[in-house]
Parts: sequence; structure tokens; C-alpha cells
Amino acid sequence: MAETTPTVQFLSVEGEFAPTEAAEEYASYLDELGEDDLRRFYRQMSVVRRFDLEGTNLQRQGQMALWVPSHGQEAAQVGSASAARPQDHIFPSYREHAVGLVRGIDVLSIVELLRGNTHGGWDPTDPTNGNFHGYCLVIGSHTLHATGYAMGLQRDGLVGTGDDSVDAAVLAYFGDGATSQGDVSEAFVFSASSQTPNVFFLQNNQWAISVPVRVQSRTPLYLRSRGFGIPSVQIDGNDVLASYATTAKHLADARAGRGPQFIEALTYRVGAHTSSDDPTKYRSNAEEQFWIARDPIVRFGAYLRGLGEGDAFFEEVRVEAEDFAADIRSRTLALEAPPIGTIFDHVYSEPHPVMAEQKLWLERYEASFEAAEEDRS
Ligand SMILES: Cc1ncc(C[n+]2csc(CCOP(=O)(O)OP(=O)(O)O)c2C)c(N)n1
Ligand SMILES: [Mg+2]
Repeated sequence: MAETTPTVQFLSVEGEFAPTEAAEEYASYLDELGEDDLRRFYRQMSVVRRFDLEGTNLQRQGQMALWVPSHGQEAAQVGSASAARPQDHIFPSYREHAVGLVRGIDVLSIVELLRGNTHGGWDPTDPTNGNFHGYCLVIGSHTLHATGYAMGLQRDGLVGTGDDSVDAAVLAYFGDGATSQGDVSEAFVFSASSQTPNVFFLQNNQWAISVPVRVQSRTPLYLRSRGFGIPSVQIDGNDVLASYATTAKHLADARAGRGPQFIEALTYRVGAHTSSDDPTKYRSNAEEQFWIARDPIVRFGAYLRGLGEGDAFFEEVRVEAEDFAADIRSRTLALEAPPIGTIFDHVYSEPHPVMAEQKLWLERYEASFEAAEEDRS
């Protein structure tokens, strides 16, 4: 069945512009892209690739409890996120570093989150954070949050007005493993029932930790949503143009009030699931090499070279990515531990007497060690 799936792809593995038949209906969306946009796609994918490497290194050097690699998924993320408008809302899972970068968050806040310095990382209500909502580690649950949020947009009259600066949609990212969660099916039901402005963007990176996608689903995952009445498409997720064009179209449909849409982006998690995982225990080197040969950045670089981009541009991007990583490193090393009492600060949205009491107790308890230390010296 998978062999006959009509996948949307614009760029061949070698980086030549060779749209598949399924790509034709999306081709006009590429007309919106100028040369600067194409260069920005390459730049952002490269910067995030380097950021991801720095995150991995910093975790190994004891600077973070955990790191979640995004290596390999840059095209799926940069293309789709670039198709969103400022007023759209984004609900990520936990691997969407490139999406966060495109939406304008300071990605150091991802480091702060995974270091345990903050609870949420960034404030999604801060206008500088591009409506990029919090990372969600409870698999699939945020597809329900995204559906609820889209219901709100609908009820606030922000869908289908015909005004490009007003109409909004919600873009939710999740993984192949998440589709096995009941929450995702429930999100599909509610979204289809209310015809909410949702685009469900699945990054099928072939693995849910150590469980391969073929075990989780006997049919291609893009077919899943159709049983719920949600139109769907499968794309080459390592082709940034396919990711951009399909998301642009389906977000436009959602904003216009044509209901929820589903995109399955075929990609690969090249690194470990997280820094706590060792993928050599469950997958083969041959499989990894198959996907590394389909690297999204190498492919898009070849395309840009074909358009006439030269060494100077690629060197400039390399230096920018290095500088970006160096800046992340120095700011990470300068982070200070937050006061211990902050763990109680956001348990309730409003002040709570029990939390206040526990916070005071913990602060006194911690201070007692300092007092004991002073007595000894
Ligand atoms: C509700 C829930 N069940 C189990 C887990 C443990 N868990 C963390 S990541 C993961 C796999 C998710 O795979 P997928 O959705 O494909 O996303 P990917 O990590 O590949 O991006 C699981 C089972 C969890 N975090 N939440
Ligand atoms: Mg996965």
C-alpha cells in the first residue's frame, strides 16, 4: 500500500526541481516565495542543526538533564512553520526547536527548560514569542489543547472572515507514536465535529522511541484522519518546499473556515530519541544511512547551488551557525540556578495558602544548612 501512496515532493533527493504529480495542486504556493525566503530556509535549517549539536554537547557536559535532538527534521519544521502567519497559533510537542526559532522565541529558553531552570521555558502570551505554545511531553495531549484553542478562535469570530490579517488557524505538531494515543483520535473527532481551523502536522520520523511505525499502524498514517472526515496528504518531510507549500495551502483552508486538515510528513529522527536513549540497540546502521543520504539540508543546498548560489553564501551560513552555537554555549554557562522556592510558583494560577506554606518551609529548611555551615566555620 505504501508504495502506491501519492506523496507530495518538489525536490528530488539530488536537489533537482522535479515535482511529483501529487505536488501539482500545491505548486502555486511556491510562487509566494522569493529568493530571500529560500535563503532563509537554508539558513534557519543550518542554524538549528548546529544548535541541536550544541545542545547535545552541553547535555553531555552536564549542563542539562536531558536533550531532545531535532537532527533530520529541519525541513519538515522550517517549511511548515514558515507557512504560518503571525496570528496563527502553534502547539509543538518537544522536538520542534526549528519551529520555535522560526516563530521568534529565544531558543536558549529550550536549554533553560531542559536544564530545569524554568518550568515552561517561554511565555506563549508574550507577543515576541510568535504564539508558540509550551512544549508538551505528554504525548498527543496537546492535540486536544490545539483543538480547544481552535474552537476558541472560531467562537471569537477569527475564522472565515476573508480578512487576511484576521483569519487564524492552529498548527499542531506531533509524532507517529502520538497517533496511537486516544487523545489524537479524540482531537480528530472534536475538530471534525466543530470544523475547527486546525492543521494537524504529523512528523512521521519512523520511530516512537524503540517502536517502529510499522508496528503502530498497518496503513499509512495519512489515511488515519480520513476516517474522521479530515482531508489529508502525505509529503516528503525532508523537502522543505513540500513542507512549506502543503502547510500554506492547508492553513489557508483552515483559516477560511473549511475545517481541519492533516499532513503526514515522512522524515527521520537521525539522532537518539533523547540523550537518555541509545538507538543502536533497536535499529540498523543501514537504515540510518538510507535516511542520512536524504538529508534535508544537503538536498536544499544542492537546489540552491543549482539556482546559482555560490560558496560565499554557504560559508556565511556556516559562520552564522557557529556564532549562534557559541552564543548559546556562553549564555548557558552563565545561567544561574533559580531560587528553590520557584517550584511552587505556578502550581496554581493564583496565590494559594498551602503552596505559600510549603514554599516557606522549604526555604527555611534550605537556609538551615547555611546556618549549620556558618556554625561550623
Ligand atoms: C502519554 C505518554 N505516554 C508515554 C510517554 C513516553 N514517551 C515519551 S516520547 C514517546 C514516543 C513518542 O514518539 P512519537 O510520537 O513518534 O514522537 P517522536 O519522539 O518520535 O518525535 C513516548 C512513548 C509520554 N511521554 N506520554
Ligand atoms: Mg516518532
